[in-house]
Amino acid sequence: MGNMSEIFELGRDALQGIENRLGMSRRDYLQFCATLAVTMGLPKGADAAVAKAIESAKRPSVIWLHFQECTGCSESLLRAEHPTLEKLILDVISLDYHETLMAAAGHQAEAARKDAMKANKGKYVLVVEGAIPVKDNGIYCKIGGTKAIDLVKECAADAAAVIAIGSCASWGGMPSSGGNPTGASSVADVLGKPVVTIPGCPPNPYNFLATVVHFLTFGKLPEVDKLGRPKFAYSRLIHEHCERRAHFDAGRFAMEFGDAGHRQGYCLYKLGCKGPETYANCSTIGFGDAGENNWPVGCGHPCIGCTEQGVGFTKPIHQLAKVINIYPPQQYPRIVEENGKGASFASAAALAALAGAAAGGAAMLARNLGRSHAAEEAAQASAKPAAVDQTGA
Ligand code: FSX
Ligand code: SF4
Ligand code: F3S
Repeated sequence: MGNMSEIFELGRDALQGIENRLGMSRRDYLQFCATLAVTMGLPKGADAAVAKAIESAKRPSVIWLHFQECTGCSESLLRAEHPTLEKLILDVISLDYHETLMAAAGHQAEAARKDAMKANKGKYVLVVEGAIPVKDNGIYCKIGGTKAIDLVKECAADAAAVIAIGSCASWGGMPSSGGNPTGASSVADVLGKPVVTIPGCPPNPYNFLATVVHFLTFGKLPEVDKLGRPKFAYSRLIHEHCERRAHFDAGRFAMEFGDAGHRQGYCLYKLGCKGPETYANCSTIGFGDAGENNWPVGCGHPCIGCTEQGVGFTKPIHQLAKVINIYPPQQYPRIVEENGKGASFASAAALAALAGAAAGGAAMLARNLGRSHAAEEAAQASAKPAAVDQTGA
């Protein structure tokens, strides 16, 4: 943890207040603030600022719209089996309108949205989940009799910030695949201006929470890339932080689901893993607080590139990924790590982040890959999994 003395400037009363308010121990609270600060890539000591902001800031009013989507974004955020995060989110923000969570319905719900927008004019945060259909004058999605395309514009007009959560709202996502029959479009395209995007299907809840807490702590949204994605979460390829990366570099691949390589946790590149062309932090922060390895590749499934426009829901699932950066890292995360023990994903990723490009590394890697593929394929052909080349030589 960064700066304990600053955090304890919060005082015992404030910490006691937090304990009562959030129903979590002060130790868990401070740990949570440190996690958020690390997720945001903030410098040492920033956890103190985060802790103070959450403790003292007025919860920002959030209007949350749903359009073409599956509600997986909300579901991943609330994770009903982990009430702590749910409680935290609902305590950090004032969720004044959310169609699937609010008790109100029909005219009452509409009135709640309008009241919140009026009372917090220019100050509320608009979160949009789902794509917006624009084909045929936007007729394919209506809420309370209003077309999605009109509702999003109405709600964005007086918002202090607009956040597109999930790939659907960020770039069209799944509804825009397969010929895009409804003209499913992103929030930015419909509003005609950039917005913060948190892509992923679903996105990682910590990336959303960290974005909101950044807004609370510093009064502004975090730095974003040209696609509106917070840099703290989307500036690295999944492949750069993957715990199977050492296998990739050594040329050890699962060739089919359930084979010897797959069972030994080899790289999933040959099964179509899109980690080499997908920007996200799934491999470093995991999902669901259910322990380490809890992300698609960690569970044995290739990344489908769900955050990435042009990859997720677009490229065939077993098509080989374009390897954007093939330089091998100088240091590797451990290959085999029992759950809950040893280095965390985050620390392994921090090591991987130190990686630089070794001169000639790409050529050596290509050479090794070619060699090991040949050996591996020969082993597969003779149906002797034990003969798979594990040396990469
Ligand atoms: Fe679903 Fe959200 Fe995917 Fe889309 O997530 S998990 S279809 S990104 O808008 O609800
Ligand atoms: Fe990990 Fe996929 Fe890269 Fe292999 S190809 S190292 S499984 S991200
Ligand atoms: Fe999506 Fe790939 Fe992460 S499928 S959740 S971007 S590992």
